[in-house]
This record gives sequence, structure tokens and C-alpha cells, in this order.
Amino acid sequence: MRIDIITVLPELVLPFTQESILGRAQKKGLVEIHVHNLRDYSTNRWRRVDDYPFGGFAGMVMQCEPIDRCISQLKSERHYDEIIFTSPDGEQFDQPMANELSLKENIIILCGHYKGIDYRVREQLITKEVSIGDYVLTGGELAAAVMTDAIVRIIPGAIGDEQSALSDSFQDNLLAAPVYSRPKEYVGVNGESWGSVPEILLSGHEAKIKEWELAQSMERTKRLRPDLLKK
Ligand code: 6GU
Repeated sequence: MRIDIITVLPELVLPFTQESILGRAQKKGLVEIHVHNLRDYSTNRWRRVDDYPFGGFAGMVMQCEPIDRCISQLKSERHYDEIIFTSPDGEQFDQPMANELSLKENIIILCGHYKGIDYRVREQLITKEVSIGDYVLTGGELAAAVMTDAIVRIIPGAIGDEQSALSDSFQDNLLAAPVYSRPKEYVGVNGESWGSVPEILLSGHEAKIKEWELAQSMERTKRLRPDLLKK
């Protein structure tokens, strides 16, 4: 899979794609993530990519030309399955959308700035508008990073233990069960007991442990996210 991210802040996005799971997935050849500086596609002498809006509105608007030039260049090199624009008025990003996008061959994510992009770009080039939640960010860079992370980590092989991506919270509309590690008993720095690991997890009884895990998932989902059970 290949993900092309177009942004005016590549220095914000690029480091994120080079660390941890995303960095390792790229080194393993599971995904290529390319971050493009939109200013490189400006024909303006000062590398400008925005201008005043017609109509006397406040703020600045990202212009058609640099975006057109960048996306046309990419499209001339390969077919893209989806050209995504990050925007609070887009479709809400969720696990099913991440799963779907992780099956694509090539996608572009154009980082938007709310109110700030010539509407013709959205009409002419964009195939999907995506929001990561009901709040306003200053730009689409964090949204692109969130989406890229969620998409890449479920590519088979991206996570060491393949099982773990499937047992994630939300993958089956259930929250994950609690997990514990050593020591079995922990005494806090202030001398109080933090309790012990549930006995069942130390039993080695695989079937009983699975049963416990599911019961915990159900209980936590019912209590914390009852809305998920209705899905
Ligand atoms: Cl995709 N962009 C911006 N600017 N704000 C957002 C968003 C995206 N998703 C939620 N808020």
C-alpha cells in the first residue's frame, strides 16, 4: 500500500510517519508513506499557496493550482483508489473506515484548513471527505496522522503479534478487556496495595481465560460505551 500526504506543514507530519509502528511497517516494505510539501507545487515567486477569498470573507483560502499540480503529478504516476480531504464536515472516521482504507492500493490524503480551501478542489479532485471527530482542529495534519496510524497498524504484519490488531477495542464493537503484567502483587510508592492480578489469568486455563476476557469486554462496553452494543 502507498499513502501520499499533501500538506503545508510536512515537518509536522513526516516525523510521525517515521517512528514506531509506521516507521517499522515502511522498513518492512508493507507500506510507503510519502509526505509532499504543497509549496513545492506553487508557481508563485514566494511559494504562496493561498489568497484572499472572493466575497470579502475573513481568512485565507488555499488555491486550486498548487493542489491541482500536485495531485495531477501523482495521478500521472499511478492510479489512486481514494483522494481524501480532511475536513470537519466530512464523514466520521471510524474502525470500519480504517479497515476499508487499509485494503486500498494507493490513497492520497490532502490536509485541509477549515473554510480555507477553494471549493472547486473538493468538487473536482476529492473522492472522500473525512473528519476525525466533532471538534475543530487548526489544520488537517493531525487528522491525516490519526488516519494513517489507524490504517497502517492493521495491515497484516505491521504489528508483531497479528492477533493483537484483531482483538483491539472497536474491532468487534467491544472495548478491550483489562490487561496485567508483572508483578502479581504491586505495592505503590506510598505503601498501599494496588491489588493483585485476577486469579483466572494465572491459572493457565485457556478456555476459562477467553471466557473471562469476553465477559470483561461485555461488562466494560455496557458500562462505558452502551452505544456500541446497539451497532
Ligand atoms: Cl479532518 N480537520 C480539521 N481541521 N478539524 C477537524 C477534523 C479535520 N476532524 C475533526 N476536526
